[in-house]
Amino acid sequence: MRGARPSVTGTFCSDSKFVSAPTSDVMLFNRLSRRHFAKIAGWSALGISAKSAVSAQTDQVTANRALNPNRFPSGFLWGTATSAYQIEGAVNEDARGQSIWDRFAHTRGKILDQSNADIANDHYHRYKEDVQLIRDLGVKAYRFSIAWPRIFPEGSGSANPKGLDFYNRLIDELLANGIEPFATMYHWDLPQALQDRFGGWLSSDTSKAFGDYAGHVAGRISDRVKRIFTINECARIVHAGFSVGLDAPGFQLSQPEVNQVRHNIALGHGLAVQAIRAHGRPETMVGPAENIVVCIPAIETPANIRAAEIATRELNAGYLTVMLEGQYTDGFLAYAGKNAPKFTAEELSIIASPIDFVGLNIYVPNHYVVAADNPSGFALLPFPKAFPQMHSSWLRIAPEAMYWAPRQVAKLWDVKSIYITENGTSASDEPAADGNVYDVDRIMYLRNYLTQLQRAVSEGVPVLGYFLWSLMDNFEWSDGYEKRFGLYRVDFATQRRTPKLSASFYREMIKRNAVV
Ligand code: PNW
Repeated sequence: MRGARPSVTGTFCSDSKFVSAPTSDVMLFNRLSRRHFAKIAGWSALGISAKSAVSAQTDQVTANRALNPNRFPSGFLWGTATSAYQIEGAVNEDARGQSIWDRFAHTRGKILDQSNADIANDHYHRYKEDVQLIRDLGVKAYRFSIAWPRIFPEGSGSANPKGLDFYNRLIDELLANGIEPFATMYHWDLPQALQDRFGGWLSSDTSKAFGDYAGHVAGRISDRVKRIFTINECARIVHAGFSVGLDAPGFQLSQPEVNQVRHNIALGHGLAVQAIRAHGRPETMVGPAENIVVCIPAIETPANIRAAEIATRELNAGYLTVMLEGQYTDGFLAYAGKNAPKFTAEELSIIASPIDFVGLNIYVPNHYVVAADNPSGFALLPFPKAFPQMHSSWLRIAPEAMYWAPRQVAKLWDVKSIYITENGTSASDEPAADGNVYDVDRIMYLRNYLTQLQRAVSEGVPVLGYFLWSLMDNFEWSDGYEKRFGLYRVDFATQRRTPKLSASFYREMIKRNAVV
């Protein structure tokens, strides 16, 4: 029963106690000393030049807005995204090793419909057909992930050349069709061998192995792949994989262990950034793809806007904040107390290795925020029962998340290049009598989020591109095949792909470079 499962909403930043229950969060921040938050409050003024890049660009774009009120800038990159385990299948082919998701999906009771991704979309064999589907959308970019166990079946040691052969074929096919490949190095399919050998992300040996793997791959694809993401959604991995156990490896660890896992994953990101720079072509660009904890000002007053920025920085302390500042916030360390992760100054500087862009996966509002007269300066409001949601229980609808998240990231850390690396929704997708899927619910969701993205871009927030999740229906992790996110419907019995109405919506939007 879906309803009986732990929720995956709103608790990604860190353990559930830290961010899930609004009232206890407020109490938590009330308990922290004023000194901790004095620093936070002054931080952005210290860290960002008086006239930020965002406000400078705002001036410029305000002028353009009169000419093109509703358009995206020319050159804005439209794309779509998938991940290896969710679509490839062929899990036993060409010497691929086992991943923690193979093991997890084959464990009874872990996947809602008792399915697995042994075959999934059979993309490993049908990739040429799928590249045509991408092309038919009119997108210019495709974000896919590389399966670590195809490259290093044992996680480290000797590479399996056949693994890379597949990605070379895919990359060449994309380029031949005028589509720019964006590769993600880790989208959750850890080699099972590393789980068995070191306890996976519980050990920094896995962080090191990840760096080695990422460097190996970058050395071989960066002649053609110019933009690389390190890890997809550190926050989701930590929370769902190690705290509530809803994702592989399915653990419910103690707080010190969860904090250590989070640190090791951030370290893996930093080591991968360094290895990609060391082994890739000099022009290779790299960054994370993070499902940031999205904090929205409940009403757009200057005080709430500032409070939401503070909340964003604090509630992403173990992820984007440490990656971009090279330190854990005082609030995070005070809260973690004796459960804090063990780390060295050198590790923090590795985690904060300079990146070229920030990728943001935006689906939901995590919190509505108001300014508060407490040491933290903010309070998180509870979600009312009737708050609207899409077809997954976690997928609350707040189009303005797409405006505030990139705006805050640009402002808090002076980030100059942002990609929306995922956005999309599940929908019920029942075919009509004529066999077509008229998914006006998905179109409603996309239209509203994209309108907010256009608002951000028109104000000068430096978002350079958008990847719609997902190209086609696929294995939706612990929801199996029951939740469909694709622009193309997939009949998993026949592997037939059929465009939904939302595919036409997206094509039309791209053609006009405007929300339609
Ligand atoms: C992402 N939330 O996960 C993943 O990167 C994809 O692999 C996945 O298929 C897609 O979103 C849809 O689920 C998320 O609760 C899952 O906010 C849940 C959340 C965010 C991202």
